[in-house]
Amino acid sequence: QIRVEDDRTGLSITTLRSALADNLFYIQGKFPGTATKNDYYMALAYTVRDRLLQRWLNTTQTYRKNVKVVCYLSAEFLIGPQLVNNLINLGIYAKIRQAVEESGLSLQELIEQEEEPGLGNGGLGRLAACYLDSLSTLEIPAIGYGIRYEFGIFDQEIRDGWQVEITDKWLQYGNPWEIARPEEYVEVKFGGRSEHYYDEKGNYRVRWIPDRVVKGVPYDTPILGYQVNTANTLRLWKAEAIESFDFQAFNIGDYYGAVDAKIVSENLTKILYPNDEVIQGKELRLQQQYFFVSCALQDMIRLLLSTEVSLETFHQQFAVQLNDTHPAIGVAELMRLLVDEHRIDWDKAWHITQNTFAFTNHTLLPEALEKWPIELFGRLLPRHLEIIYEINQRFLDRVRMKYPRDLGKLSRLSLIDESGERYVRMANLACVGSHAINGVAELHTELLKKTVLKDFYEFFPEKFANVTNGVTPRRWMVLSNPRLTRLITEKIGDRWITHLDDLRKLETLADDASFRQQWRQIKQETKGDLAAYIRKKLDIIVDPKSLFDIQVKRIHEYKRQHLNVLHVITFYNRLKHDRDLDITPRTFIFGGKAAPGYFMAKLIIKLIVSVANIVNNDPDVRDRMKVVFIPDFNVTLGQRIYPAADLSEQISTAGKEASGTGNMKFALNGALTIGTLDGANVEIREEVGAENFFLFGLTTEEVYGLKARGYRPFDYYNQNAELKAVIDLISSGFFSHGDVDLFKPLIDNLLYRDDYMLLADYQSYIDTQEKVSQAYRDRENWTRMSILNVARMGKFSSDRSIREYAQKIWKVEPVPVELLQ
Ligand code: 26V
Repeated sequence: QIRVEDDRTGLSITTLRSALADNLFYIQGKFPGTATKNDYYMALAYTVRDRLLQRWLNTTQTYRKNVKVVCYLSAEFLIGPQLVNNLINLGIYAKIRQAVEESGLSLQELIEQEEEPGLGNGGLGRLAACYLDSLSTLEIPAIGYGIRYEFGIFDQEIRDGWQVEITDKWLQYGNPWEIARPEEYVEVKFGGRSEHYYDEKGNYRVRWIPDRVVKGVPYDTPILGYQVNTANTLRLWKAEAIESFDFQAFNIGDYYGAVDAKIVSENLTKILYPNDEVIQGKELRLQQQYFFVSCALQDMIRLLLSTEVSLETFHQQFAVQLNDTHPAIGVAELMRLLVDEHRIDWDKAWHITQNTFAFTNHTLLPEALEKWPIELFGRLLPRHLEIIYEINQRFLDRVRMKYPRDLGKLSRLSLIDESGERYVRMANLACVGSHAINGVAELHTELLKKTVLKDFYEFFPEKFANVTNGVTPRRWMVLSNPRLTRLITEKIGDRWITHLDDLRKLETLADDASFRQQWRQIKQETKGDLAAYIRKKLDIIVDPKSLFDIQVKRIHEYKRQHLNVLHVITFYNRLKHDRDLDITPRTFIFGGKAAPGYFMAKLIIKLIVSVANIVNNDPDVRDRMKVVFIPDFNVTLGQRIYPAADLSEQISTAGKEASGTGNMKFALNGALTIGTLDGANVEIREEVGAENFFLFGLTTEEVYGLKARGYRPFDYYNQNAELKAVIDLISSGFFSHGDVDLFKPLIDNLLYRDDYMLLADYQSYIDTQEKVSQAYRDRENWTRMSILNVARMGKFSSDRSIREYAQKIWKVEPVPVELLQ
C-alpha cells in the first residue's frame, strides 16, 4: 500500500525532497536550472517553516486559555540565523541534510546564504535571544516584544585599518522566518496636548489629543524550544503611516505632504541605534522606545479583553520584564491606558502596574543611564509627562515620610533630575514602577545596591534580587560545536543539552588519557576550521597548533582591548630582543564593532590592525606569533570563533562589566579564561575552581581605593621599563609608518587619565599571561583544565537563569503544548 505523506509536514527523505522542489517552484518561482543558492536557501527555509507551524499555532491556541504569559520587552533581540537552530530544535537536522544532499546541494552552502537579523548591539540583545530559546524549551508561555528595524547593526569593514560602517540590508532578499499580521495593527499617538475635562457622569478625566498617529504592524517569528511542542512568538513592530491621514491630505490636494508624512512615520523603525553603553538623547530613539512599548501593551490588553477576563487582573495574566530602561516608558503608558482609556482609578491602576513590571539593569556605567530632557519628553509625550509628575509626587510624599528633611535623598530618588537642565530619569521610573529589580551577576547586583541604585535599595530592599545571566547550550554548543557535542553525548548521553549540570559527569573523564586525546583532537580540528576561514577572508596564515588567544566583544575602553594590545607588543618585544627565546607560539585574535561616533574605540581597532600589519610581516617572529582582527563580528562569526579558542580574554576593569556572556560561551566550549574579578567572571571562577582560571588585576574595592587616593598612571609608566618600552614604541610611530600623532590621543589618555586603569593592571596581566604560556606547554594538564571548565559550566545555562526569573520574579509555570489541530 502507498502511504501519501503531506508535503508540508512529512519527514521522509522522499517527501522532504519533493517539498524542496515544490517550494522552489511555487514560492521562489524558479526551475532548478535557473535557481540561485539563495533560491534554494529560501525553498529550504520554507520547507522547515512548514514543519514548525503546527507547533507554533497550537502554542498560540494554548495561551488563549487563561495562562500567565511572560512578556519580554526589549529594544533589541539578536537572534542570529534561524535555519540550523530550527533544524536542531525540531530534531530533523540529519534528515534534512540527507534530503538536501540527495538533491545534489550542499547544506553548508545553503546555511551560509542566511543573513542574520542583526537587531541588537551586543550583550543585551543576545541575552534576550538566549532567554527566548530557554523560555520555549522550558515550555513557559512567553512573547518577546521589540522593534523590526529595517536596518540592524551595521556591517563592519576594515579599510586601511579603520572601521567603515556598511548599511545592513538584512531584508533585501526577503525573510522566510517572519509572518506579517497586518490586520492586528495598533495605533500609537505622538505629540499634541492633553485635555482635562469632566465626563457625562461628572468624573474627572483626561484625554490625549495627539498631533500625529503612527500605525504599528506586528511581524511574528516563531521561537521553537528544543524537542518540545512549544513555539513562542517574537513579535516585532514595524511603523507605517495611517492611511486615513494620507487620504485627508490627498483630498485637500496636498499629495506631496501626504507622502512626506508617510516617510516620517516609516522612519521610526528604520534603524537600530548602534551605540551601546552611551546615550545620545536623540528624539527618534525616544519615539522608537515609546512606539514599541505602546504597541506591546495595547496588544496585551487586546489579548486579555478578547478572553472576556477583567482588565483588573492584568498583572495576573502578564509578567512584563523591562530589558534595561529602554522600555521603561511602559510604566507611564500602562497607567495611561488603564486610567485614561479604560477608566480604572489611579490607585487600582498603580497596583496593577507595579505588580506587572519587573526591571533588569544591565550596566553600571553612569554614561549609560538613560535620561530625557523634559522639554523633548513633554513635546513628544505630554500626557506621559503629567503621569510621571503624578507618580513622582506620590512617591516623594512617601520618601518624605520615611526621611523627613533629607533633601539629598529626595533629589536623588526623584524621577526628575533638577540639578541643571531638567531630565526624566528612566531608571528611577523603572524602579518605582516595578515590583522586582535585578542585576545580571552577583557582583553587579551587589554594586547596584551600593552605588547607582543605593537609595532605591534602602527604600525598597525587598524588590532587589540577582539573576546571573546564562547562555543557551543549544546554539552555543550543539549548533556551533557539533564535534564536541558528539563526543560529550557519546560519553554521558544527551540530557546535558537541557540539563547542563549533567556536564559534571565529564569530571572523571578528565583523568582518562584517551578521552583527553579526543578532546584535544577536536579543539585542533575546530581551530583548523577557523584558521581556514582567516586564510580565506584575510589572507593571513595562522598555525592551528599555536595558542589561540581570543577577545571578541564590542570595542570599548572599559573592556580594555588595548590592554590586550599592550601584551601583544610586550610579547613581540621579548621575541625581538631574544630571537631564540623559547616562547609558546600564539595567535592573537580580536573582533568587535565600535560605535560609529566613538573615536577612541575606532582608534583601538586601528591600533590592533596596525600592530597586526607589522607583526605578521616581520620575519623575525614568523611562526611564533600572529595578530588577526576578524571584521564584522556577529552571531554567525561567534559560532565559528568561540569553539576555536584556547584562551578567553575577559579583562574589563573590575566593577565595569555587568556580567558578560561571551565569557560563558568560551568556557562552555573548552577555553580557559584569563580575567579580572568582574561581572560573571567571579562566578565562573567559583564554579570551575581557582586553579583552572587565570586571575589577574585589581579588585573592585582596590579600583575604588586607588581612584580615591589619586591614581597617577604616569608613575606606572615611569617605573616599569617593559611597559615604558611598549608605550614608547607606539608613540614612536613604529606601527604607524612613522606617524607619531596617530595614536597620541590613546597614549595621552593612558598616561594622564587612564580611567580604566590599564597601567595599574599591566604587570599583573603580563605575569598572568606568562603563566598561561607555561601552562599551555603541559598539553595534558591544559586539556584536563579545559575538560574541567566545561564539566563545571552547568550554572551558566540560560535555562537556569530563566527558571530563576520564573520562580523569583514572574511566578509562572510551564504549560506543555499538545498538538490538537
Ligand atoms: C544602551 C543604549 C543607550 C541608548 C542607545 C542604544 C543603547 C543600546 C544599549 C545600551 C545598553 C547596553 C547595555 C548592555 O548591553 N549591557 C550588557 O548586558 C549584558 C547582558 O546582561 C551583560 O552581559 C554585559 O556585561 C553588559 O555590558
